[in-house]
Amino acid sequence: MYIDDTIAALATPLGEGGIGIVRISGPQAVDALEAIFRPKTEKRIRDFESHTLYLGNIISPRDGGVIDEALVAIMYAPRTFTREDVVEINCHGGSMPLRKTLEAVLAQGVRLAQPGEFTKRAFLNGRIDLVQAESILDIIRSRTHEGLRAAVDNLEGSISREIEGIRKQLSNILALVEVNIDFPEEDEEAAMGPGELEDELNKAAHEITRLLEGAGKGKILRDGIKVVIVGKPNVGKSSLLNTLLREKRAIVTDIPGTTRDIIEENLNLAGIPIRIIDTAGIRETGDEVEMIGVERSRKSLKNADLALIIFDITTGIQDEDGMIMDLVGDIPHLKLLNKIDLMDRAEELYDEEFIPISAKTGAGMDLLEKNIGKIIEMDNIIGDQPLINRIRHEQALQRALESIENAKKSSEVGHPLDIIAIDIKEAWSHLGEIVGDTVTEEILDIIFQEFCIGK
Ligand SMILES: Nc1nc2c(ncn2[C@@H]2O[C@H](COP(=O)(O)OP(=O)(O)OP(=O)(O)O)[C@@H](O)[C@H]2O)c(=O)[nH]1
Ligand SMILES: [Mg+2]
Repeated sequence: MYIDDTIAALATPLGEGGIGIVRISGPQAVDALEAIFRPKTEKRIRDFESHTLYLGNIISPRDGGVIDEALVAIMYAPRTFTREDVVEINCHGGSMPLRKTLEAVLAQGVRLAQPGEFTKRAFLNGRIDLVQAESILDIIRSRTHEGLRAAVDNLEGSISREIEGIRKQLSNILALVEVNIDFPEEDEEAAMGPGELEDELNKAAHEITRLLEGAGKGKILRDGIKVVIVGKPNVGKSSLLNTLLREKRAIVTDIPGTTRDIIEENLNLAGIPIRIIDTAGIRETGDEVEMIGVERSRKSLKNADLALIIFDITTGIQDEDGMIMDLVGDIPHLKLLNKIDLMDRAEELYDEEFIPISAKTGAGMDLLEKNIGKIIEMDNIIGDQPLINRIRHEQALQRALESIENAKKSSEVGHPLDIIAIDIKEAWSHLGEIVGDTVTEEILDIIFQEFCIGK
């Protein structure tokens, strides 16, 4: 695909900031700059060193007035993000100078970029593959240290290398199969030994399965999980939320029924991005507002990945607690026994089923964190295996695996080699969808729409 138009967009958010950047990419990028920039040096714009900042004024094409003082850099292709000529204009970070500068650029026959279009060009021009393009989005959106690390690994090509490795394996198998189609029995060297094809296919299938095993973890690192705190009134749900957030987010009182609405916050526990939800204490109540709150608690429990059920050590387990346990049902959960700071020999009062905590003093938070990691099987995310973190990748891997299984079946029942070759080719091209080698324009559009404008 040959791209001949030039695009521009704000590369930084529109709002107040130290600087704001207008980015231009394409064959007319330098022309556009020439039309609107008056450098403060003697040097002509055409003679600017590549990848070097120059100071000057942005001039309004409408009235010749100065829009802003700016630092600009020309980055000549191909050593740029898009592999095209790129111009970056560093304005003062305010919405007026940025808008006006962008307007001035767009008046030069430059088109406003679509979401993700710079990254899309980087992909179309072969600078990055599709997994790397997607990982850029993951880097921008990452919420934990581990999530960022996994995304950076992908940008560096860790998944791409694995995928290309398996594709290489498949094309070797294909070459072997094809030699045998063309010269059956003639060529001693080329002939496959008994079971050799199955062995090779098994190896490829094994690699794919290994990648699929990490998919759950990868998705959790990227998307996080939903954790709901439940319990009867006054057990310390809001106190736990506040302690985990290290701020007084929710109102805490000794009046049962304090929290009426659900409260949602983001937090990072053991490297996992967590959406944590404090709920209204669940009990039978005649109070209309509280009733609605209790209903919301039940609802938010329904799509929770994990429930933290709090019990109060000072009251012991009561009927209401049993009701809440029933509500939680088979949602993965942890039972926390709160307010242990109030009891002298607290440890004698609970068994291993419970995690003893004090939402007030913060006791037991380490243990809680460890157990959360364990229950969602994220306690050993530190591995050198690249983590598949998108459904798109997972589905393509699954389809590739199916095709390999089909090839194996065909081989077992003695189908001709050219039939088997079709399945192997299919597996190869499903893997190609992941890195973007065999991907449709439609899928590309969907992927890049997720990006913001200017990226
Ligand atoms: N000593 C002690 N008091 C606690 C602890 N956790 C909570 N409390 C107290 O228990 C009372 C209720 O705490 P909340 O956090 O409001 O309880 P809740 O479960 O959110 O209550 P509702 O919103 O009414 O359902 C408050 O007075 C808290 O200070 C704890 O670990 N130790
Ligand atoms: Mg509360």
